[in-house]
Amino acid sequence: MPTLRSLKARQVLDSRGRPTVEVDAFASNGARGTAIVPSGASTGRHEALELRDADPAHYGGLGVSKAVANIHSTIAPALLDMDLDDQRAVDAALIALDGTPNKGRLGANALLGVSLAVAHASAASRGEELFLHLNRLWKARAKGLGDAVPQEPTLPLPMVNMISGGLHAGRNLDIQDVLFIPIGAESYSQALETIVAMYRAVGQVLAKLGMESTLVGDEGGYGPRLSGDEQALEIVVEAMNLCGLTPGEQGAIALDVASTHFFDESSRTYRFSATGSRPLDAGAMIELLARWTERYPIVSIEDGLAEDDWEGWKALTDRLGSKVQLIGDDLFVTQTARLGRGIENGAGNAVLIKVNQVGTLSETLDALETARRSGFRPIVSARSGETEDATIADLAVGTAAGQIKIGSVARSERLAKYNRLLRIEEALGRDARFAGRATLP
Ligand code: 2PG
Ligand code: MG
Repeated sequence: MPTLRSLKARQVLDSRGRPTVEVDAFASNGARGTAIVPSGASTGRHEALELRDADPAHYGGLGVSKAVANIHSTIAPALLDMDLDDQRAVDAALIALDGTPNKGRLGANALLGVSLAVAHASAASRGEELFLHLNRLWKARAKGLGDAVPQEPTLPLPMVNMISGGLHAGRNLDIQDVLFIPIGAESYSQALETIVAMYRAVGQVLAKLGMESTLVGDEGGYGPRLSGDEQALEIVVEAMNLCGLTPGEQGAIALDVASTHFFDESSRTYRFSATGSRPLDAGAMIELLARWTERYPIVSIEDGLAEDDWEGWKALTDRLGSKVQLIGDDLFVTQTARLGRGIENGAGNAVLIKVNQVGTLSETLDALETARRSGFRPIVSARSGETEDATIADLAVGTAAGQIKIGSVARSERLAKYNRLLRIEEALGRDARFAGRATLP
């Protein structure tokens, strides 16, 4: 049984040049596992706390040296000699050491770095691929959930950022992402090739509109300044036609509205400031989204309403939930208590899974299990601040989540995950399962 011999943590930089936590976990048999923690920009209020130094003399206050120090001084001595294969016990120890509901004492970034590094070290100590190790953890949980819940390693269907707005692209648009889903693809590698063709086609459509010098946002999606959010939808449909993809049959659209970030608390209205339209209440927002789903091949909408608008979410789900995937990101923040409330009240029908919103691998698996038990679809997701760490690719495959959201096919922190999925597909060989369009409503 490999045990934990030591932990070594350090501050490294993410894709926005902001400090983040990297952890090496060393096993008693000499194996090593390494993980780097991601970081969001359009974060939800209920996420676990990312501990930053707030020392203006270093990295504008964004340093993570306190989180790193907490790993060396508090976490490492407590976890020493623990069984690396017992992820649940390791994570329970981390949660108990921190002792706060939002992991604010030691930092969710400290906890998550250790939690994921331990999973890597456990797999490495057996010379096993991480996705297979995670699959074993997943099977132990999914076994009681019935045959409808997928258990075998499965390559996810990607939803891919084509046009970026909101906080990821200087608020050029109000909605945060217009994404493409290659619903006609029959394998992951085929899906990826279609995605790249689409990305180029969107670039061509923008060039035709005189926007050839458009820069890309934090996740590699194009960040054009358009006449309104709807123009972004038209551009993606036009790109599908340019690629010879029939909208609705071979290609579909997903939105991350990220509406929490243009919701005005005091008036309880959504303010489309980039495109200057009048403020909308929840009812009018639902009508707008319903109209868009009628006009465009939209199959999935994330954060269509704000993070605490439970009533609005229920109305949205009553209205669109039978045909559209309605994903809670800021709403559920990968936490079973919030997800359970959504399940009970009929708010949403799918959940975004982001490891750093909750702070340990075991709690991430809790959210996946809770979702699957109630027929909510899980979508494993990257953050807008990412690194070369590709753990989420293995997580999506190992838990047969069905869908993944990584960002666009530009910028290496995104491609690290897409490429990892290619390698996993190769490792699985001819029997590689691919979730495909069946994973969508
Ligand atoms: C989101 C994510 C990823 P961020 O809103 O879904 O796109 O963004 O990491 O900034 O929260
Ligand atoms: Mg989101």
